[in-house]
Amino acid sequence: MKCRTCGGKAAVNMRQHKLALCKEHYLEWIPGQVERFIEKYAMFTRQEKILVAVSGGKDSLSLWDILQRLGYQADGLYICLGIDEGIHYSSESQRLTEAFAVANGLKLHVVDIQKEYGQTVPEYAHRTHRGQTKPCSVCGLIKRHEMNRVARDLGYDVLATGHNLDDEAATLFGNTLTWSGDYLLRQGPVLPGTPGLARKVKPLCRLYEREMLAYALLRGIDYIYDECPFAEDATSIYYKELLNRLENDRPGVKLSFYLTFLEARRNGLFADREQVAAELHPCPRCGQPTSSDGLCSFCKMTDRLGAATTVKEG
Ligand code: Q46
Ligand code: ZN
Ligand code: ZN
Repeated sequence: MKCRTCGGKAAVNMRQHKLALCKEHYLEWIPGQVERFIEKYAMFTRQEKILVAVSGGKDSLSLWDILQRLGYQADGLYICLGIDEGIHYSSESQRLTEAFAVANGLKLHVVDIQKEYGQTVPEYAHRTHRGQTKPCSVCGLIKRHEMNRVARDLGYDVLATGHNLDDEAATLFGNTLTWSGDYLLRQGPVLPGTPGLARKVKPLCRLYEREMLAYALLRGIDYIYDECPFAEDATSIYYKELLNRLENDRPGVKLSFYLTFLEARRNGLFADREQVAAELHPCPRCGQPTSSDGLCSFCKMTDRLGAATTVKEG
């Protein structure tokens, strides 16, 4: 297989795009694609301050790498969840993230959940009903809250995450199976900001997981190979496998599933729900927008835990 650009030996063959490229041209092609998506979806400009949520994994570190190569003002945010599970997952991913920041001269903010709130994410999960089986729902809630908080407190315009096409297609598949209108309405490359809440963007949302893997490997990015130990049997992994089987038979189907959804929404598929989504108000305690009456879910959770502590200690 030959590189379409120079005719040299191809390093990556993308059946879904009928395109093969050598290492050098692949490492140019990916940032070029990302730049195209940033502009197409009006994600951000070079004048805006971007906060990249980095986990130490291949996608978020590659995103950070690409944004700095493209000349955007992108700082990193690492949230230490306190997940160990015998593989030192959090400490190892933090080490790799910090090493990447130092090697590239980038600014990294670190939030340690245990230091900030007195307990790790698994401990939080253990003490709430949400975490009876797995800590993921508690973890997601805490991560979202902390990303929003840091972006707001430090004056970032945009919060960028490393979700790739496989992540987005799996989420879309799950939300479609249950026709979760509110989630479908909010899924997309850009979630506009509201007062006190930074815009959220996913610059890698049209790039396949294996394209990002190839980028990280060819670029020589040192990322954490292990998945979070709690991710192993997640439903989303099952959906990803199903979608990969489809993709294997029909290259490009994953991308078209996602893109036709975006197009349908642009054409008004969820138009009558836009009003519902607009009805958010600031949480009286932390100020982040919420659709629930009174406190947001994060503050409700910390309240419940506070009450549980008092009962236990009393
Ligand atoms: S980090 Fe947290 Fe994920 Fe681990 S505990 Fe679940 S949600 S799987 S992206
Ligand atoms: Zn080439
Ligand atoms: Zn709140």
